[in-house]
Amino acid sequence: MGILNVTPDSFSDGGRHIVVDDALRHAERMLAEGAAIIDVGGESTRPGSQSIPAQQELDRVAPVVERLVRELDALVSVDTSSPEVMRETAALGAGMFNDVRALQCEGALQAAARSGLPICVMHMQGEPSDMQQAPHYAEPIEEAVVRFLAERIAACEAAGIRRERLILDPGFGFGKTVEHNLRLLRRMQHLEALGLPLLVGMSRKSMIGKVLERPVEERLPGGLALAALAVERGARILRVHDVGPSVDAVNMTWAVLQEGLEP
Ligand code: 9MG
Repeated sequence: MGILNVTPDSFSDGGRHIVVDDALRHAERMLAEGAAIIDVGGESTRPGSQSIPAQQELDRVAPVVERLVRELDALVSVDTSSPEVMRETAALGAGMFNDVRALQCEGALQAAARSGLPICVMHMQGEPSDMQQAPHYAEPIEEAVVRFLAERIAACEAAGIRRERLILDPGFGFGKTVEHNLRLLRRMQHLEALGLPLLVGMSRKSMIGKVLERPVEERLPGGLALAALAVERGARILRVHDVGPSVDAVNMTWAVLQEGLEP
């Protein structure tokens, strides 16, 4: 899954106008490098960021989603928590939703249910604006994540979303210290008990920066190591910035894992 952030700090003309052509070229490159899904997001969920009105988010993502579907025939995931954005982008041909708030916003469960699309539900403690202010858990992190995701699966099923439409994400970096993130990755097999595909996003995240003391533009080697470990521990979709190197890392890891299954 290639990341396509359409926020003013990514593809803008220097003002507040998103340059759709630039975003499309970037998506095209990620597809050529082997991405199967393009994840389009119009609201930053970085630590400390504030949420934005649904209309502003829609103004950013809708033109990009529409052209990705029409011109590149891409499988487009929309990174959103907003029911309005879900409804509108589903009508434009989006193929799945990626909700870091796990369909907890008012109306999101119903909008997702009505769309009939697959949905990634992620664990997050708190909100992006405050989630990294001294994160703390009363139980081991992997147990907290499994319990939360099991509750969200039940809420989805109660709203008419069949289990088979769900993808789960432990939410690395979302209300977690570096120690929580490392422990969660090491013990990610615990999530396999939920019996659904796992998606993970660790690309360029601060856990790499903190362990290796690298700025964001020097985190690729650390990210590839994490990608390989995640695949080995059951991840089936990786949300990444650097698609080409990640595809190689995944294919290499997979070749070793498959060899291990041969008689
Ligand atoms: C939007 N976004 C940023 N980081 C993410 C992650 O780790 N997982 C998912 N599903 N979405 C993310």
